[in-house]
Amino acid sequence: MGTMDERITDKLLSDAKHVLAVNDLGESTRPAPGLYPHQWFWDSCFIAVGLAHFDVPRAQQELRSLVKAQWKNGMIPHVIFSKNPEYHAGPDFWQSERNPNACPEPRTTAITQPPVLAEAVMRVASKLKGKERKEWLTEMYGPLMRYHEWIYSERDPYGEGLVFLIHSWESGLDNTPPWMDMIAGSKPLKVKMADAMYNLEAWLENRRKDTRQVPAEERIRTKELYTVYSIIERMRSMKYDISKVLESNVPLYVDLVFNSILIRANELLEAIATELGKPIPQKLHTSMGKTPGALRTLRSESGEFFGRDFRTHQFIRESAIGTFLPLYSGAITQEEADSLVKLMKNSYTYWLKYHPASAPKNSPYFTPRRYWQGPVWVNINWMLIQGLRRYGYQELAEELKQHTLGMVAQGGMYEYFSPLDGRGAGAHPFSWTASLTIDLLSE
Ligand code: 9WN
Repeated sequence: MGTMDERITDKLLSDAKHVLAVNDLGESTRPAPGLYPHQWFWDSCFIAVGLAHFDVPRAQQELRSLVKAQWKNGMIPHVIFSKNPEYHAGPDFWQSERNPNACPEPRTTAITQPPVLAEAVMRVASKLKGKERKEWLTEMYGPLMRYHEWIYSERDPYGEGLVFLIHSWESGLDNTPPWMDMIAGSKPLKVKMADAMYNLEAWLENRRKDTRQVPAEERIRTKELYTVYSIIERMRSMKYDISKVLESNVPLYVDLVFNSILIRANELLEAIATELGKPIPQKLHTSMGKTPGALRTLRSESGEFFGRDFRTHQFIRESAIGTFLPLYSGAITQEEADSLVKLMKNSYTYWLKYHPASAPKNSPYFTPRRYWQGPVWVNINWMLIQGLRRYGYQELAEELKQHTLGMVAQGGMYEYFSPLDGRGAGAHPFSWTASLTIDLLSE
């Protein structure tokens, strides 16, 4: 796909800005009408990256409203609820206030999402100069640093350098195959027995709220959603106390996407600290220093990266798009990057007509329109474009950029796209598709 005609790019830009206006909730932006009426952590970071190109104060506001909901222990939650009650896992389901650290108002979930905040803060800063830039970085530095401290203190308790996640929603790739393997069969016995007696799955199938907004075949499977909900219920009964979760048998997964993004975020946090002349606290500095080397231990003999079970250190050998995110981290060697690029460019697996697919075509999970089990996602492509550039793949990065823009121009501002025919799927109009389109167009 070559560079696009100017008329098409102008239209794409104005459509994208329109989407952000439609989804504007005032102080934050919802990912999409209907299905996602609240504020999501990593969505807002991607949204701020786009907003920064044409409305810096609004981009700042987007990130301020995230930081306003930071928990007392430093966690920044994955969803910050607006007053809109219509969501399939709302505040009354979470009951996060059971945890003493919770932010009482606005109400939030009790888990986090990939730490893209440092990248968003820096993207906004790049539009500011002098005193304004310094004030912005100073304002964000404290919350950002506390957030990174929380990540390591709660999620890397033994100082191994890699952090674990307690829920697939924390990875942002809700039903990605390795996570689904990780949680399969993790329902407690009581639930399994009740399921056998009453067929809870069929009951949930009829009560699902998300599939009223988006076709069921484009969302997570009911059986998987059921397990995902039951893990939240179990953690809720532990008041989301991480020491109890650690002792329980709730699945704990060392996620590739999260750890790769964390490395990039740490690098940017260091850059902010240096610019402000405020050193990173020693403990955090030591933890941060271990992550790049530790990430490389997730490389298997085949050159593919896998996440692992936190407790057993066993790889979860299920291929999925996350395997390529170490490119974005910048922590791997050139040879390691080269072999990842080779894997990615395989036209039987990831590099389909529209690419890269979020699950390889030869995976038993592969379904072209189902969420994180096949479709192409703009935020992933955006991170991969940066990753490719870090390893000298300028041409391929440019090709992927034009390909992504072409896919959005043709398919519309959808949440994700079929890798087979590029048709849009999921929620519409979707904010990060719009904001990252703006960013790619504005480079
Ligand atoms: C649960 C909002 C979010 C994204 C996630 C995406 C999806 C939520 C859901 O939507 O997850 O967090 O209800 O399915 O998987 O990455 O942040 O856009």
